[in-house]
Amino acid sequence: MGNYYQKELETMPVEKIKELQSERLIKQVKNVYENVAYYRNLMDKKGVKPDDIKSIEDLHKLPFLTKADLREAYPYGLMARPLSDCVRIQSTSGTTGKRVVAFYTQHDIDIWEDCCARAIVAAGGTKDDVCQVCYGYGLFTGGPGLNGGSHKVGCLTLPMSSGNTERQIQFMLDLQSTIICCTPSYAAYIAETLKEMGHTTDDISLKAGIFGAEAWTEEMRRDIEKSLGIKAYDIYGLTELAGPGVSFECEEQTGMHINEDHYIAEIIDPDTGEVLPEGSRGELVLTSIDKEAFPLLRYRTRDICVLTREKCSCGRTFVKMSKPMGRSDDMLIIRGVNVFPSQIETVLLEQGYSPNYRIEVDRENNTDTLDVYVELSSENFSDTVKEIAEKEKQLAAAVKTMLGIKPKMHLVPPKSITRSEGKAVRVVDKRKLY
Ligand code: DLL
Repeated sequence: MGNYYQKELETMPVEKIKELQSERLIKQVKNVYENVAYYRNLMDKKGVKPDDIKSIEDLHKLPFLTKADLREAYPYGLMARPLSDCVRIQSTSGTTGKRVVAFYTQHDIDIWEDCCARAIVAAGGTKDDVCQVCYGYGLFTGGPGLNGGSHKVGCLTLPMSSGNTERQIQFMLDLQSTIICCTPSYAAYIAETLKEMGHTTDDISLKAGIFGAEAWTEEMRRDIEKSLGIKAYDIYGLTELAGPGVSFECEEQTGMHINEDHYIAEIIDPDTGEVLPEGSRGELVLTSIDKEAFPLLRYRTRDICVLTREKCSCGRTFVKMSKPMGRSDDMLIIRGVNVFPSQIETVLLEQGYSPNYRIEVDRENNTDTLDVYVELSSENFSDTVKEIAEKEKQLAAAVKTMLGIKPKMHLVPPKSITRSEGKAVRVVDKRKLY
C-alpha cells in the first residue's frame, strides 16, 4: 500500500468513481452546451442534446474535439467562463498556427495542482522533501504544474526551470534535493554532467524523479535510475487538459493512474472513431468533467496507448494507461518541444525554398538532434560555400523563431532528395522511443 495525497478519492471503489463521473459529466455537458457556442454547434450538428447524456454510458454520443477545433476557436472560442473569472493561461511552445492556449480559473489551478501533488506523494514525496523542479517555467505547463503540486505537498520547492546544468547540480548538492522533476532526457543529461563534474550518486541525496512530457523507454528508466541512484516515475499530461498530472505512476511502475475524478478516459480507433473495449490499443480521448474555464469534452489526444483496470498493489483504483506507444498524427517531440513537420515546411516555403526536404531526428548523448536537408534551386546551386553556409545560418534562425529550437540545416544540390512514388517520407525519426 502506498502513500496518498487524497486517499479517499484515489482509492474510491470503481462503482463510486463511475457514479461521480456520471454526475459530473451530466453537469459539465449542460454547462458547455449553455456557455460554449462552438461546442453547442457541434452537438447540434450531431443531433445530441444535454438531456441525452444520462451517465458515462452515453459519453460516446458526444462529438469529439481535436486540435483543429482548438485552432479554429482560438483564442476564446472554447471558454465556458468569462475572462474576468480566469486567473491564468498556459500554452504550448510558442509556435504560430498550432499554438494551444488553455485558460484556468483559481479552481482549475487548484485541481491541476492537486493532481501534481498526487504524483509527488505517489513517488514518496512528503513535506520533509526538497523538490527541485527543472521543467521549463513560463507558458509551458511542466514547471508551474509541478511547482504548484510541490507547494501543496509542502516540500521545500526549488523553482529552477530548465538549463544551466552545473548550477542545477550545485543546488542539488548544497540543498540536498531529494526529488527531481524534469524531462527524462534532461534527467539523463544531468546525470552525465554530474559524472563529468567528478561526483557520484553518493554525493547527492536524490531518491525519486518525476519525469514526463516526452516518450521514454524502460531502458532509459533503468539508466536514469542507476546513474542518479533514484526511483524514476512517469507522469503524463497535455496543455489542453491542464498540463502534467492527467495521470501519474505509483510505486508499481506498471502504467499511469488517470485522475478519474477529473477526467474520463476512452480509447478509440483513430481511423473510425469507434470506442474500443478496455485493454485495446488505440487513441486516448479525454473529457475534463470538473474544469470551469476551458472544459474539453472528448478531446482526441492523438496519443496511442492501452487502458487497464487491474487491481494495483498501491491500492489506487483509478484506471491505468500504458506509456504512450506513438501518435496518430505526425507530431514529434524534440528536446521537449512539440513540432509538426508542416511548421518547418512553412518556414522553408516562406524563405523561398522548395518543398523538397527531409527532417532527421536522432538522439546523441541523450540529447535530441534535428537535421533538416533542403534542396537548393538550380540558380542558387552555383553559390559559393560561404554563401551557402550563410543561407543555412539564416534558415536555421528562421526555424528557431518558429519552433523555439534550432535545427542543423543542410542545403543540398537540386534533385538530391529521393522523390517518393507514394506518400512522401519527409521525417526520419531514428530515436527508438516506443
Ligand atoms: O508535455 C505536459 C507535461 C509536462 C507532461 C511535464 C508531463 C510533465 P504538452 O507540451 O502539451 O504538455 O505536450 C503533450 O506530450 O500529448 C504526449 O504526446 C507527450 N507526453 C506528455 N507526457 C508524456 C509521457 C506536456 N509521460 C504531449 N510519456 C502529449 C510520453 C508524453 N509522452
